Amino acid sequence: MNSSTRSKALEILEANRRDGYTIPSSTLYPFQWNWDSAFIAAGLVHEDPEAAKSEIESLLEAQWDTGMVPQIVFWGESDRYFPGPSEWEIEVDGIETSGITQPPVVATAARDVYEHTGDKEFLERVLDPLVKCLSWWVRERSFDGSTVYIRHPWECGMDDSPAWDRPLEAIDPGSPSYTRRDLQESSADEERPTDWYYDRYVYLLRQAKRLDWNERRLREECPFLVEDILTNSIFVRACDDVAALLAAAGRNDEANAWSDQADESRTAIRERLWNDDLETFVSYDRVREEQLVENSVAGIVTTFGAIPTDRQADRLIETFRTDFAGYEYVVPTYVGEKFDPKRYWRGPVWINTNWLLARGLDAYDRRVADQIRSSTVELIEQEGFREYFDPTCGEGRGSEDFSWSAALYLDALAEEPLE
Ligand code: 9WN
Repeated sequence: MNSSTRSKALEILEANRRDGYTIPSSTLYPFQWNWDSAFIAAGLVHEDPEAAKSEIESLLEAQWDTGMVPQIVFWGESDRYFPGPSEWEIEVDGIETSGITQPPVVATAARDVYEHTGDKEFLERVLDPLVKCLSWWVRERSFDGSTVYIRHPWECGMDDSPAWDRPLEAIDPGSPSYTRRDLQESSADEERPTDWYYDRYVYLLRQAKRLDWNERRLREECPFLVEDILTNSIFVRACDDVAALLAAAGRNDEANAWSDQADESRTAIRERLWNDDLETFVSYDRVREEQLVENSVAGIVTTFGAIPTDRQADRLIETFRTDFAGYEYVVPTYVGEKFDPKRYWRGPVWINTNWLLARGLDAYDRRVADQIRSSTVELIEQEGFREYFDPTCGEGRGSEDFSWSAALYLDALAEEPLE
């Protein structure tokens, strides 16, 4: 471990901290983001458990009455981000938010924080909002109560993954008018999602706004309804983690019900989202009723939800070794024909997907999990706390001083590798 890199991680988290929450980056993302706060809490808990608690609680404070936890909470003011609050036009109890969500990593982070601190009062404060969040996913975002779907690429967090190209090609967005704020850096053109993507992001946002964020109507009219394999894996893990928290609070019947939900979802995912040719899990397009056959790291993150059966796990780990592990720097987020080592979620290594993978693989192949953690540490010590990294040469890209890279570096240091 390099002690100056550790101090730098703490400095970044301190500098990006606002009133009770942490912004992902002072240059690109000046508000609170949903799954960012969860990753940040999972790392912060080792250094500053009180800050980790408030990261989670500030996010849950912005929960909608329906139970949805929004993707962005617009605490504070900034005109540095598009789409900001004036595009979304949403205010709930005086809090401005976006109108979509992100994967519920917050449940896993809350369990980490509780297990680390044993703080029963924290548990009491977060438990009902977490249950309400997962109930929302089952009620509003599932066709049959087993798998869950997203209705905007921003909801999965892997925004321009090649897996979304096919469903997005079917959308004619016209020529929406908007001004991007994310292209200030000279390298942004080759790194950020293209305008082709942004036109469709904006189209989907404005359609949902027109339909008053009504999930029932959107289920009928939205052209992008995808059972994203990443969101499903995180959702299943969240059900197990909330079950564990309910059990810790003595609410055993509810705990059993959420364990059953996790099992039911796992069974459906194993059946519907496994792809025999690629030997991995893939996402499923509910509009065209077809699998989205792309080799994304999200397929292997199913280990995070304990989804693969033993037989599937053997094949999945083989896919990992053959297709992903051979890169100079691991783990690329995508390895198919559309691989682009520089562009966002179309190839680069991201520290949060490495974290999800290592956590998942702990239960299947501890040595591989340890290798991923140690290459995360090496990459950061070599390149700094960048947003993402080129897997062919390690070069850091995107934002500098990125919060979850700092937080998850601290978490990787805290894990003792197997000897
Ligand atoms: C849209 C904040 C977020 C992450 C996402 C990442 C990026 C936003 C954007 O930044 O997305 O949510 O404007 O590009 O893709 O995973 O949560 O760090």
